[in-house]
Amino acid sequence: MATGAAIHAVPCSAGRPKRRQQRRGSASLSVRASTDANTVTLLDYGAGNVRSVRNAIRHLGFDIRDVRSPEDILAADRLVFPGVGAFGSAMDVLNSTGMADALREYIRRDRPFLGICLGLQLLFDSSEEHGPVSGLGVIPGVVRRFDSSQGLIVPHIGWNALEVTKDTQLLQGADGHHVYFVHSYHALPSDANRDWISSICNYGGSFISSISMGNIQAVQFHPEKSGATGLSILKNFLSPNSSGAKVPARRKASKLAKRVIACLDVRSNDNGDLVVTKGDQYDVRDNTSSKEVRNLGKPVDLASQYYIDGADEVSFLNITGFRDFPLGDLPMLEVLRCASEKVFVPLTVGGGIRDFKDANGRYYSSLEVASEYFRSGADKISIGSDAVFAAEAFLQTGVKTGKSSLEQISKVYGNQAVVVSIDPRRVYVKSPDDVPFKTVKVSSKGPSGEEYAWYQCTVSGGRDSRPIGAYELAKAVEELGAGEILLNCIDCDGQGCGFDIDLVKMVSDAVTIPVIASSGAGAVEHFSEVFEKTNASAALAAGIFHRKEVPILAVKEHLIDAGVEVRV
Ligand code: 1PR
Repeated sequence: MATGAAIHAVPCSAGRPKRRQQRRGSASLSVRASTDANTVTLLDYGAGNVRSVRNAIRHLGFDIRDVRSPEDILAADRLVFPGVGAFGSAMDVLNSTGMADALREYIRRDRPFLGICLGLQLLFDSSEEHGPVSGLGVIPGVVRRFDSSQGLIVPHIGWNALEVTKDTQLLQGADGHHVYFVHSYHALPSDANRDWISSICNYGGSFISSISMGNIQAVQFHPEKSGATGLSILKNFLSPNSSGAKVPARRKASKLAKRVIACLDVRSNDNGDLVVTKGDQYDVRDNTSSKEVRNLGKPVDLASQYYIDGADEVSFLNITGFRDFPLGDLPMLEVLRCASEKVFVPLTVGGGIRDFKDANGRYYSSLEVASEYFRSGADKISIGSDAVFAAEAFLQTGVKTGKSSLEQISKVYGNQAVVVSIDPRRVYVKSPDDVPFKTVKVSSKGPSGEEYAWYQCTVSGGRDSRPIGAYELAKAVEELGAGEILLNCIDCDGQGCGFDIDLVKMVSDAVTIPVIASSGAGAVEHFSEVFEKTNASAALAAGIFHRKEVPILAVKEHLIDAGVEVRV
C-alpha cells in the first residue's frame, strides 16, 4: 500500500493439548533458538494497524521481535498474531510467504500462541468472508457473517461480556467482564470444536469469543483495547507464571453494553498550540471581545484521564482538518501517537480525511491520510465532509464508483474501522411534502408552530449546508461501506439540553450499523433517555466531561440504575 508521507514517531513520554486437528498440513521448517524471556514475537503481515497491540505489549514491559520469515515463527518463544484485514487477503499473504505452514507447525508443536480477532478466525477451516476461503484448518468450523436480516446491528462493535466455559490461566478472573469486540464475522460453537472453546459471548446468539487448547490460545475480542481486563488477559499470556493483575469478578452481563464516549474537538488556538476546544453550536470562540478559541485542556492529558475515568472510547476530531492538511499537522499525529500509548480503549480520529494536493503539487489520497492516522494509533477513522460529497454523488447516479474515500478506506481496513460523522442542522417545515427529504414529527414545535423537521447535512464544520438530509446520508454511507455513524446535531451542540431524540431515533431506526448519539448531553438522565427511546449503540459527550460537570462514572452508575447494560 502506498503511504505517501514518511513521518516518524516521536517518543512520548493447562495441560497438554489434544492434538486432533493440529497436525493437519504441517511442514518441516528449521528452528532457530530464541531465549529472551522478555521478548515476544509479533506476526504483523502488514495488512493494517497493529500499533495498539504493540503499545499494549510494551506498556506491560515486553519487547517485540517482528516476524520477518517463516523461520522466525518457529523460533519464537511466545507468538502473538493480531490478524487484521479480510480473511482471504490474510490467507493469501500467509500462504504466499510460507507463514501459513510455519504457523501450522508452530501450533502442532504446542508452542505458546495468542491469536487476536482475525488471528482467531484464521485458525478455523474456512470463512464465508468474500468466500468460502480456506483457513489454517486447525479448528473445525466455518466463520460466518452475523445475520443482520432480523435487525441485528452489524458490525458487532463494542463491549460484550465473556462467559468463560473453560478454566484457563489466560481468562483468569475475566468471567462476566466486558471486553471490546469489533467484527462482522464470527465462529460458532459446534460439537466438532467444543473441546477448543474457552469462552462464549452472546450477540444474536452464542459465538466463540475465545479458544484454548494447551498453549494455543486465541480471542475474538481485542485485549489491547479492553481496558484493565484486556491488559490483564494479555499479561496472563505474556508472563503466564506471574499472578497478573487481579480483576475482580463481576456480575454476569448478557448483551452488548451501551458505550459512553468522550469526544475531544481539537484545533490550534491563535498562539498555534493544539488544544481541546468546545463549541456552542459549533462556534468555538468565546464571547469576550478577544474572541479566543476556548481552551479546555491538553489533548493527551484529557484523553488519558477519560480512559482512567472509564470512557469506553475516546474520539479526537481535528475540527479544522477540512481546511488544513492533516499530514502536515504533525502535532495532531503526535497527539495520537502519545494517546495510543496510554489509552487502552478504542481511539477514533477524524478531520480532513480527503484527497489532497500540497503546495508543491504533490497528491495525497484520502487512503494515505487515513493510513497515517491508523499508523499513528487510531483504531477507527471518522470522515465528515468527504462522506457527504460521496453520498450526494452516489444518490445522484446510483453507482458505487469505489473511488470515494469512504469506499477505499473501508475496502482496505474493513468497514468496522470507518465512522461517518454527520453534522446536521434542524430545518422546520409545515408538512413532510414541503421537502424531498425524510422528515420527522418533532417533539417540540418550530418557531412558527411547525410540526415537522428535516435535518440538513453540512460540511466544513457546519459552515456550508448541502442538499441532503441526515436520513438519506446515513443510508447512503451505510451502502458505501461506513461501519458506524457519529450523529451530531448542530442545534444541540454544547447546549446541555439533551440529545436530539427525534433525530437519533430516525437515523438509528434507518440503518443496521451502530449509531453514536452526539451533541447536547447535560446530565446523566440524558444518557438513559437516548438509550431508552432510540436504537443508539453509544452516546458521546464533550462539554460536560471537559468542564468536570458530570463524571463518566456517574453516567455509568445512572445507566446501571436505569437498567442499561454498561461496562464498569
Ligand atoms: O469534515 O472530515 O474534516 O471532519 C471534521 C470533523 O470535525 C467532523 O467530525 C465534525 O463533526 C467536526 N467539527 C467540525 N467543526 C466542529 C466545530 O465544533 N466547530 N466539531 C466540529 C464537532 C461535535 C461533537 C461534539 C458534540 C458533543 N463537534 O463531536 O463533541 O456535539 O458536544 P457536547 O457534549 O458538548 O454537546 P471533516
